[in-house]
Amino acid sequence: NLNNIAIVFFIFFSISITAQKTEYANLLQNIDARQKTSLNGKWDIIVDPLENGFYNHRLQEYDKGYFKNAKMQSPSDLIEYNFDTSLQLNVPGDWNTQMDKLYYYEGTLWYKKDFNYTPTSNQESFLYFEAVNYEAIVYLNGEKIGKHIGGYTPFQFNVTDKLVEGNNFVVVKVDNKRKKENVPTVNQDWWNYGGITRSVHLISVPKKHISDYSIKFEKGKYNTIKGWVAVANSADGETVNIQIPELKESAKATVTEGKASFSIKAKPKLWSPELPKLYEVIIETSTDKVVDQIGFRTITTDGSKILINGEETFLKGISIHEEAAFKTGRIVSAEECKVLLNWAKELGCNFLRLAHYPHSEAMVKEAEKMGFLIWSEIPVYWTIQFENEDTYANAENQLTEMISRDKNRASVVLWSMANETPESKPRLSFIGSLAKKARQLDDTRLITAALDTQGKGDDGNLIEDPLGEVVDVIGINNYCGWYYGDVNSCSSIKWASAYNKPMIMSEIGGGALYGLHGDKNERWTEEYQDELFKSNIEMMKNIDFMVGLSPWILMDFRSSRRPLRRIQDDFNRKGLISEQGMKKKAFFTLQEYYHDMDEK
Ligand code: GCB
Repeated sequence: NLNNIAIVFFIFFSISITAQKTEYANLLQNIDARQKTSLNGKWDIIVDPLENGFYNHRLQEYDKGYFKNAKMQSPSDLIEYNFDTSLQLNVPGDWNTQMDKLYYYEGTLWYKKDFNYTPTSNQESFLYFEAVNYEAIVYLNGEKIGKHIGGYTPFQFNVTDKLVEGNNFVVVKVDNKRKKENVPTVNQDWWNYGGITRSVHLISVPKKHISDYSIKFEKGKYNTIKGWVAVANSADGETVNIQIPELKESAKATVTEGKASFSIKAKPKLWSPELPKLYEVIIETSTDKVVDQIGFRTITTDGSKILINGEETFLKGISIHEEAAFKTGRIVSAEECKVLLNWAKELGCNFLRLAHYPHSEAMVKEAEKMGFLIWSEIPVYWTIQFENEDTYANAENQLTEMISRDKNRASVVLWSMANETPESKPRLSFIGSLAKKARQLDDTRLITAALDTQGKGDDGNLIEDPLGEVVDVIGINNYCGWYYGDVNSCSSIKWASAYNKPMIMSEIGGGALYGLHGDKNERWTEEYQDELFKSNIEMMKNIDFMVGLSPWILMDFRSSRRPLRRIQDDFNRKGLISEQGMKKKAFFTLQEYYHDMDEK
């Protein structure tokens, strides 16, 4: 019937129209350069497994929740919670490693913080959370201001009209219950650290402010820097100045509909792993100024090669989780990032796979200064609900926030859509749509995904996953000697690919307990892990379309899938370094492999 056809057409067109828009997440770019008040430090907390502070006894959301931060007014009052006398936790930080009884906790926990505010005229204020795992409902002075889903990306709320002079309080309901429809889903091989895991800021900007910008080489060019600056609350005609003092270059651009586009003829020194050159870039309007450090480089492919600045480059990498050395738990400072990054340098790496979720902005910026190329990933991990529209919207939102935050980082070269997802049509269209979205937001970086290839092919491992069609670079996770195959036999495995595209061996590896020694056929010994690396390295030397690798993994990390007592004790032991910073034998084997490559 014609009506139905018309409706179908209408739906189809509205979907394709919305899909055309290039919309970044609503995030202030480069918060390091803004005037801000830190809300880090001790926060009062209430552990609330039954969500008693959110629902009444009929399980209806109610208005007398803990977010009211109510106080007794008279001795006869009944209020069954009190933030002022409650326990406290550090922000940033996961709750699991701060309090013994929260080690396995997954559920709701309330955080409260008091802070002072002095209004200034013509200013706007934003509450900015660098990350909260997993769901955050935020209240200011007893009123709900918004909700965010996804544990590893930043979000902000404009609170200009909600702040009062003097004392204010912010309450956050944080819930890290795992759910099938979530991204990641219920099953993950890393610890589900809950809490306000990254920093919180109150950021003040002029009412008319630079909200966002993108500055990079025009695609395919080394002599043109192209970009745009978004100016909030600005009328058309406002001028934006962009300066790169060291290059003695600048441009003026004019705002129309909130955005000013510009292009600068310039030949900057290129950012590369050998010389991670960053230029100071100053962006200025009549009311606002933001300074950033930006590097310029290109990343392209040519058949099965990866080219950085036009030069064929092998990505000598390592995978890392964002977990702190020595103390374990989530990383909370740039210093803790640097511990891992220095180890990666020592290993001889020029490449990092930041698994399996966007790491902190500090990690990306520190890595950029040290010259690491970065693979950045969203937690579309294993068997998420590929047919669920809400799950898709959630994944796309996390992708958008990741790209929005890091689009000016020269270090980031690969956006990864997924890790080890099972082949199916819905999965192909889900990840295909994510890739399309990523390319709309950023057409200058490469798209990848880590594929699960276990035991494919008879006399070799054939890469023919249909997702190979979607990505620019194929990631392969392969555990010869650990999940399949004999540890000594990996060297003879032959690989083939149905795609003429670069391949990165995004994971290989096996577990070893630091200090446990024995025969090379004895699992969990350093010798076994070392043999596995040697045998896999021989295998990889024969793959001519392999252009990089990021073995699993730099350091042992916590995972609730790893209970084996006296060996794992809740740690995935595939690290080349123990969580206490001790290097295992395989560290030196990989180091030698990377070193030998440099010699050639
Ligand atoms: C994988 C996953 C990674 C796991 C690893 C393992 O393939 O991508 O998240 O931690 O294997 O140790 O099993």
